[in-house]
Amino acid sequence: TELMAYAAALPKAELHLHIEGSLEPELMFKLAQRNKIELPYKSVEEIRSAYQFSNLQDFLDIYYQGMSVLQTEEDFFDLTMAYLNRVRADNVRHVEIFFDPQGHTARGVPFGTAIGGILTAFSLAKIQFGMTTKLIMCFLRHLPEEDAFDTLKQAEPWLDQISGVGLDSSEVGHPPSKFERVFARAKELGLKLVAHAGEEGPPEYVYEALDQLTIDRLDHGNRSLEDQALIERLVREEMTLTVCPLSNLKLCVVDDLTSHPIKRMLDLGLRATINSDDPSYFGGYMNENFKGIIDALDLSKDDVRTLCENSFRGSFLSDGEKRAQL
Ligand code: ES4
Ligand code: ZN
Repeated sequence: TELMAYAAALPKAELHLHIEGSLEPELMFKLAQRNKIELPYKSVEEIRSAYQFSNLQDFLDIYYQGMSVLQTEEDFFDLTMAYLNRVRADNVRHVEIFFDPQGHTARGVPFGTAIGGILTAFSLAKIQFGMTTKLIMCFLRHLPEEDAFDTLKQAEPWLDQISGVGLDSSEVGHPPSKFERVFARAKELGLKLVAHAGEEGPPEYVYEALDQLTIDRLDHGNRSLEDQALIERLVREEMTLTVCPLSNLKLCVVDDLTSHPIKRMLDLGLRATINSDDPSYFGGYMNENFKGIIDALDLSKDDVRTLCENSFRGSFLSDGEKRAQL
């Protein structure tokens, strides 16, 4: 459609992307062979057909198993380059990438191996594609806060190359309040703060992320719509929400894309953005997420432009860098 062509061509920033969730079955298979790692799959097709889940936990089990092929700095470099090269075609000009250091250090892969490969890819993408990048280190919320403190300690040599910390993994039963102290420490260190909240968890978790973690940006936030006072607060505070339509569909946060709340969010005045979350697992990168909502919802040209503008507005670029993109 004409609207989709318009969306595809607009410059965008991606603000919610787990780099480990961009691992395509082809690369997973290649890295398993390169590193002599046994996968429970005999072919690329078998990997793809194993991607069946209907909630966050079932997905996470497959996601953590998939990342076991990532062993060397070169693996993390190849993974990151493949993602950046892919979204260049979607006119993504700036990315703020999440990584899960504990998903690697728990397997004996050093923190420096993971971050080293990612940062080398960032440097090359700046030179080759003119893309700007930022890195956000996520704490796994199903693990104790003490483990998050350990991870923050391991990050110390790289703090000048880490823009912020986030909170991901199994939401229900692991409220933001569990990480209040480690987020306060990250804030003291000058890091930006984001957290997944209100994906499967209740509006109360969004309040905790705002009040106890003092987040700068809200990842997902879908269930905020259940609470009118919370909606009004998010609008008033100009909070950016990083919404992930195809992820919401695959994890059954929505029944189908025609009932996706992104249009309602925009009409309410919420600063929503479009993101791919784990594109290899959820069936599409940035522009495929736009295609999904454009085909399903009655979005206007203004809506599409607002979504793209919100992505730069809500980014951690400086005001000058934002102005250059908007
Ligand atoms: C995630 Cl969709 C989602 N939610 C929570 N944690 C995650 N880690 C990777 N993808
Ligand atoms: Zn996510």
